Amino acid sequence: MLCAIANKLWVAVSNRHLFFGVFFLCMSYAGLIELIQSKIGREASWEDIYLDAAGTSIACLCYGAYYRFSKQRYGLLSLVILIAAISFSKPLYYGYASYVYRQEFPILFDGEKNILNDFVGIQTPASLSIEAAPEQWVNNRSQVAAVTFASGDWPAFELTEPFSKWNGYQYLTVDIYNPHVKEISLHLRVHDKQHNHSYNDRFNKVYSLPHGPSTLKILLDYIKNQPKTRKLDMHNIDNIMFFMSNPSAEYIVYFDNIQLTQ
Ligand SMILES: [Ca+2]
Repeated sequence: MLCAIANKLWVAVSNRHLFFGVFFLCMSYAGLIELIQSKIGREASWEDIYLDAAGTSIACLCYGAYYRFSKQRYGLLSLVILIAAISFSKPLYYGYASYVYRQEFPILFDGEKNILNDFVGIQTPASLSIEAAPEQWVNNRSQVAAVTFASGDWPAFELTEPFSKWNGYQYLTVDIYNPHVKEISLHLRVHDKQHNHSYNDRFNKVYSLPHGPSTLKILLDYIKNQPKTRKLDMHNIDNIMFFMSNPSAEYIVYFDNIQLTQ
């Protein structure tokens, strides 16, 4: 009996060393991959490091639980369940948000459902707030995107993961409200998933927006035919971006009802 307990303790201590050894080795490998990614044009991500740590911990804890006494085993397995639940909560949330987003299509943004507002974002030096339309926008009493384009190189408002299959529609329409007395110039760019990041490989257009409300109604065929050497793949649209080119002052612009129409 005593021999059996001593043997289990020895295994437990040995496995603790093994646990930390394997964890250290896996995390060194994960860190190295992130470091290499940051040098070859991809972005290093703390979230990837966290997920690597969570996966490694789950594997090691499951292995450790196999060698523990029953009470310790339940503790380790509880820890496994907790780490897995935390790790999967975000992907599950975004999976559900993507499902809701698909149901809303051909609306790409209207500000009305909080779960869908993660599909819009900014590039600094812009800032974004989802809020009630301003009083002056008399025909709009709904939620809109209030985007502040601060002075700087390319402040932008973007739809980072729009529903990609645009076939079967004729127009991209966008409601915009310019509260400033002066006309503003707003750039729009649209690219697909095979975009090579060059200017001539995407849709680019500058729109002059007078004070008050405007609706952009852009023929999708016009967007499709804009790249110089090919046609945009309308089954695989990847990004829609509104931006200002080096604004000298700060401008707030309101966006709503970004959608495809017939
Ligand atoms: Ca709205």
